[in-house]
Amino acid sequence: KPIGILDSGFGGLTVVGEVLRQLPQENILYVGDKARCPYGSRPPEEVKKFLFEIMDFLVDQGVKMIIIACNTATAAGLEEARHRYSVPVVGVIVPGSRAAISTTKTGRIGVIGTENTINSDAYRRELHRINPRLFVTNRACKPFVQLVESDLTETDEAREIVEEYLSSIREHHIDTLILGCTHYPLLAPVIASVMGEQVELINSAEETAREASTVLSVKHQLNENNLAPHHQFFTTGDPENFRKIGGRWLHMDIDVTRIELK
Ligand code: DGN
Repeated sequence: KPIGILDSGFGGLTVVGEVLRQLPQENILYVGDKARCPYGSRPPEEVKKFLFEIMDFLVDQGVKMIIIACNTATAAGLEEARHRYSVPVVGVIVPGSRAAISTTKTGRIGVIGTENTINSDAYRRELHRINPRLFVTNRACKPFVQLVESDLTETDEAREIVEEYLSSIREHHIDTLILGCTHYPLLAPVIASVMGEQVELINSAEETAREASTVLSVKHQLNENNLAPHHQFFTTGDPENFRKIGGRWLHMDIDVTRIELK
């Protein structure tokens, strides 16, 4: 059975990349809801509705686990999703927080994400649940997702926007910055150069894939057959565009099918 992974667009491919690396035997079904991307400023109830539509689709396809590879959707609906579906559901916020805590030396952490993720305060709550003494500063970086979706990550415009949005974070002398949106690792070279080398960037993908692996091994559901794995990608947007840009981010050829959701 495959693992289902979802996002509003290309962002969740950063998690797919880590799952491919850590769990190379697993089959993946990915949904990128490009027709309704971005999710970041929509009412959380609406994001939750989209999330459940995608999860219903994945469950109908027979997945054994779902990774919500989108911070905005994790913040909006992870808890409810766990009650609603019988397959295990993994989000990205707890793994990202854990990775940041194991990285920081000064206890000063920054979080960037979409408006919804930052407004939900989910990262700060999780970080403070683990260690109430941490200093946490955050900032919503609304235009970043669009830079990725429009394939503008290597432009001067991207650099200017990233500089503008990170300037307030830089004043706080953090040593760790959580990329609290799965699209942001695709902007990591620009973000790293703006933040400087004393700041470690945390990409929750690695820790999320590790959590997925732990859950599957506890449930004795790791794929142990030796057939070559098969991955399928679905999008509500233009499949050709997804195949081209998504395949480039994953460094592989991908099959993409268009789906309608509601
Ligand atoms: N990639 C998603 C996230 O991690 O929050 C959100 C992108 C979006 O749709 N705004």
